[in-house]
Parts: sequence; C-alpha cells; structure tokens
Amino acid sequence: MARKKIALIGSGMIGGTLAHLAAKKEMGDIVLFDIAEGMPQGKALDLSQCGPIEGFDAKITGSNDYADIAGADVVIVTAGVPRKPGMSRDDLLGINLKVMKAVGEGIKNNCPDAFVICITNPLDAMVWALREFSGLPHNKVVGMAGVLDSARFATFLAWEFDVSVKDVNAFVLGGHGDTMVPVTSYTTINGIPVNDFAKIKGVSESRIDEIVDRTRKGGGEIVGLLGNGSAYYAPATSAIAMAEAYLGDQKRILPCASYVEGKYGLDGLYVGVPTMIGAGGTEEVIEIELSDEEKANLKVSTDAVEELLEACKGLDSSLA
Ligand code: A3D
Repeated sequence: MARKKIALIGSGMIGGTLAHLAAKKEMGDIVLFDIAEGMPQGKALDLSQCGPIEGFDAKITGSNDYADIAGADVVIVTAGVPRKPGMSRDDLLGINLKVMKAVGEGIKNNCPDAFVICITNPLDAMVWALREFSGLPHNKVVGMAGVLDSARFATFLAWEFDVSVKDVNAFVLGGHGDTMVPVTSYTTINGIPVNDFAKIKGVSESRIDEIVDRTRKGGGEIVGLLGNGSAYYAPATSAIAMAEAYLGDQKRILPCASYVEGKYGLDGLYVGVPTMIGAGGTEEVIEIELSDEEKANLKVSTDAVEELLEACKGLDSSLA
C-alpha cells in the first residue's frame, strides 16, 4: 500500500511541530508548504535528519508550489498570522481571510479528495471560509479547537485534583474564543461527574468556575507568556489526533468545529460540537442534552461566530 500523504499549509511554529509529530508517528510522507521561500525547505531538511536518530521512515519535503500538495490525503492548515499580546483572535480576521482564499483554491485545484483540518484563527470563521473557498464537501473540512480547549480544561482539573490527566474527560463546546463553553455536566474524572468529585475532594464551586474561566482564556495566557506568537505544541498534537482518527477510520468522538445544520438549533455554521471522525471525515455531529444555562452560553458563543461570518461576507463579496 502506498504511503499516505500529509500536506501542511503553513510551516511556522505549528506547521513544523505537526511535521515532526506526523513523521515520528509514521503517518505518511509530509509536504511542508509556505509562502516564505526557503523556510519550509529548511525545516524539511532539518526534520528529515531526525529520521535516523528517531528511526522513522517518512519523506519530508518543503515547497512554495501548490502543485506539490497534489493528491494529499490530509491537509492541515495553519497558514496566516498568529496573535500578538493584546490581540484577540478576531483581530486576525481580515488578513487571514485572504490567506484562506489562496489556500482554499490551492486545495481545490490539487487535492479535492483530502480531509482538511483548519487551525488558523479566528477558527470558526476561518474554517467556514476555507470550506467556501475550497468547495469541498462539509464533512471533509473541519476545524481544530475543541480537542485543544478540552485538553486545557483537563490539564487544569488534573492539577487541581492532583489526579492523572488520563482520568480526566473534559468537555468544551461552542466557538473557539473567550465565549467557549466548558461543560462541567459532561466532564468526568473517570466517569465521576466533576462537580461530585470536587465535593469529595473539598474543592469549591467557585474554584471550578475559576478553572472554567482559565480554560476560556487559556490561549491568551500562553500568548502573554510567550510575548511573540501563540501556543503550538498542544495545537499541533490536537490536530494530529484528528488526522489519525480519519486515516485510521477510528470513529473517535472528538470536539471539533464541525458544520452544523439543524442540530443545536443551528443553521449552517461551523462551531465546536462533539463529532465522530472516521474514514468519511466528520461522519456525525452528536447532539447532547444541555441545561438552560448551557444552552444560553452556547447561544452567546454561536452568536459571536455568526457575527464573524457576517464580517467575512463584508470583506469578501464572493462569500455573501
Ligand atoms: P506562524 O508560526 O506565524 O506560522 C504561520 C505560517 O503561515 C508562517 O510561516 C507564514 O509564512 C505562513 N503563511 C502566511 N501566509 C500564507 C499563505 N498565504 N500561504 C501559505 N502560508 C502562509 O503561526 P503559528 O503556526 O503559531 O499559528 C498559525 C495559526 O494558528 C495562527 O492563525 C494562530 O492564531 C492559529 N492558532 C490556532 C489555535 C487554535 O486552537 C484554533 C491555536 C494556536 C494557534
């Protein structure tokens, strides 16, 4: 069987980390694409030289030519600009929308059968725009955010309770912004509802609220500390989990920015919802029962996403 081909559009901090992870896992041959000349080629060369030490077989190449992503099975998009301290994800809209147009056309012309995972911010709007520009079916274009946001929530809970991260199953819904909805009613410590576990451990409700708030602002906390750029290790790890679910037909239920039509009272929007990923791409959006408060929080979050889509339509008439 031929090796799978993984195209990484954007070879910056996340792109480089994605390439390293995909190579280590021998997920397939890797093409690092970027508009910056020399940089993806340099990273490809450097990463290839990890092969003999780490013992992986993967051909890693760098390119500035979309023709080199032809026939890719998976495309992971990080092209664009990241946040600087003080910036919101939404501040990136105008510049990254233009990037999505170029990337969408590159995908449409070279690998229209790929499974495409978008990471570029503001995520829920960019994945929607990328789908529009590429013309791929909705089930083959998805956004990565929920896996990362849930991992952040799980990390903070594991620290608070002093338990293994392996036993924390955290759940985050909604848009990837400060209005995201960490859902405590579906968050468990190995099956024990988090609020029950908090009582057992003597952790107050207000402390859980603080952890929810830290999760919402988790990306900004890292942007502030780094001083230049945003998180990249955990975002890359999250997208790799999604790519593996697709390539391995794993039928994993992962929180992803998926296209929702009908469920959750939504009408044609990309937003973070539990999604089954298998060989068919995003095979099913799972609609869960929510309390009135959770529904209201989700509405705030989806309204914010809708506002961004309107802004995109205002910036590019082909989207209207
Ligand atoms: P960075 O290291 O700057 O890499 C971005 C790369 O994109 C650079 O190498 C650019 O040269 C390249 N690029 C710019 N324009 C184009 C273009 N038209 N075609 C191809 N390549 C281009 O950023 P990063 O890797 O740290 O972050 C990438 C994106 O991911 C940013 O938009 C971040 O905001 C976003 N991000 C999202 C999450 C989510 O959870 C959704 C988390 C972290 C970062």
